[in-house]
Amino acid sequence: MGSQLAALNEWVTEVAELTGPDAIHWCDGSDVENAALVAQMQADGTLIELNQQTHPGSWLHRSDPDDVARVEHLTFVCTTEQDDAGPNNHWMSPADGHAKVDALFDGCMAGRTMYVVPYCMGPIDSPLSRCGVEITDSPYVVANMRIMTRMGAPALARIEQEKSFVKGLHSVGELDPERRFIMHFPEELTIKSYGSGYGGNALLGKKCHALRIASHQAKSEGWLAEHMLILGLENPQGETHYIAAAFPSACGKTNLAMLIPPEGYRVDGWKVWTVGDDICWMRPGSDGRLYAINPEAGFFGVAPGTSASSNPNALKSIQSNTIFTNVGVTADNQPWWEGIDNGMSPVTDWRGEPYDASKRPAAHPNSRFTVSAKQCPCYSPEAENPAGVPISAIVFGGRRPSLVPLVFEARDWTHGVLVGAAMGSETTAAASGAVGVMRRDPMAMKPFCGYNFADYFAHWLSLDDGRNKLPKIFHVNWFRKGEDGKFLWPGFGENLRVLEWMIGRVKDEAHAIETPIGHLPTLDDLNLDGVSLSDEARAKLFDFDRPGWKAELDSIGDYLEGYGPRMPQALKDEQQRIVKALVAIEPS
Ligand code: OXD
Ligand code: MN
Repeated sequence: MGSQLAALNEWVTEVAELTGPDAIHWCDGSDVENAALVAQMQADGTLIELNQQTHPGSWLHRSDPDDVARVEHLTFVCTTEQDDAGPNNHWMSPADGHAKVDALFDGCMAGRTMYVVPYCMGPIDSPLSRCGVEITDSPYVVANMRIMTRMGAPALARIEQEKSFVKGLHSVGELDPERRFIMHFPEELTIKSYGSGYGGNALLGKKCHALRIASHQAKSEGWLAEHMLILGLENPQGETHYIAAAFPSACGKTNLAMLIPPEGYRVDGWKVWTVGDDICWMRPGSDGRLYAINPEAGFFGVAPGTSASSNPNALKSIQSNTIFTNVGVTADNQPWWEGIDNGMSPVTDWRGEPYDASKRPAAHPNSRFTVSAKQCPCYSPEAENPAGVPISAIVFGGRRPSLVPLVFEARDWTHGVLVGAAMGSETTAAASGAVGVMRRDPMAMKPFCGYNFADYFAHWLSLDDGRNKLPKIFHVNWFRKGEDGKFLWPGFGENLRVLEWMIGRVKDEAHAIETPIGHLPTLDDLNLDGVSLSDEARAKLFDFDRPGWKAELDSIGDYLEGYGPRMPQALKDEQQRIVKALVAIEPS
């Protein structure tokens, strides 16, 4: 027996002693196992059968109404030194963290089955992939992990060969928000999550492992674990460039990753291939370029707003073999959500009550679909390549109703890291709490970085070692609003125009105007043929508002200072360089 199997068996025994389950089931990931779990969940009401003619193999899960999103205020990073977790994380000492949560786990699986779920994040045969084991008492979690990760026997076989694996312990507990914690122990490669069945809190391979624990591991091993989609942009010459893009939760990563080019572009032969829609692990290859894999095997996407016009590829992907969570249903039992725009209407809302628009939306704003990436019509064949895909451009973006133009390019890597560090966005329904509040969300990692942001930015800067051939960095803002409060940019497929300009820049073919905030596209080089834009849109999407940016840079300076002496001087110098450039062009 390999040493990791011995360690795994020992841990399973320990957990069983603590939690006291009635039975232990080791998951092999097979169809037979899944069918039995689904039948059991159908019998006890955890899963509700949807219309099997229109949506074969698809199910609805209604969660506890108090358990519908990530809970950032209950999410902790437990490092020996508080400063290692940083001001960006809630912190507890490892001893306190274990004690707090172990008290909850004590005896919590009595009367339940404990599932042992071995999984691999990334293609089974990729050196970039990493394994973990989630122990859970939720069959719904098992069914979702089977879609979202490479789960079961092949992962167990890989764990046998590995030096380490991430240990994740999960129980839905009583689903009591007062008895809920999502604890991370990066130094021990351990996660303990209690009291929630919601994806981001309970599918431990996703945010807990692939971002919080992996970001910590990545720092010590010289790679990056990021909250980014990965797409391949194929031009009419058949050349594909890969782009990784970080946007906060529920800001359109899935839509961009599955983009359908506008008509004219399609006719010319442009295509977008999806490698991933949420998480990207990348590492410098022997040629110095960054190579990326999507550690996930499925999509846990936001349902509302997904339609045949906004994201036809997602809609096709979820026509079968999909678990829907917290959506509404139609009279003939089809899943329904706000913005599906399919001519149908809901009769039952996400809480299982008769739909009443004055009471609540049919689908929860953070309702989700879980589906295998293999069902996506534009899933990239390269997504399974163990070597990963070479990244040509990194994109940062958030919801910025004012100030921030449609797109700009960072002048170099250090500037790009500052642009990522300064990212701001309005909050969304993906996390509990107020929606639409502006906050800094560096690199879309605010809820997910498993260590001090100051050290994280230093790690990003360290990749620029003079040998690596790093991607260009851009910032986009699809969410700029006009005086009437409406979006100025049409978004969705039209975003391809911006991606085309970026690749033009990468290939040194497209032009830009240098400004203190970065390089803005020349309107000759960004193809706007066929897009109707108001004069206000043309002015604001490509503008550079000097006083507004001076205030923004001052606020960025204050933000960096908030991290104290650990903040890399190079980033503070970069902020100062831009402030000086802004002041230099101040009209006297
Ligand atoms: C997600 C999130 O579920 O970011 O991807 O919340
Ligand atoms: Mn996400």
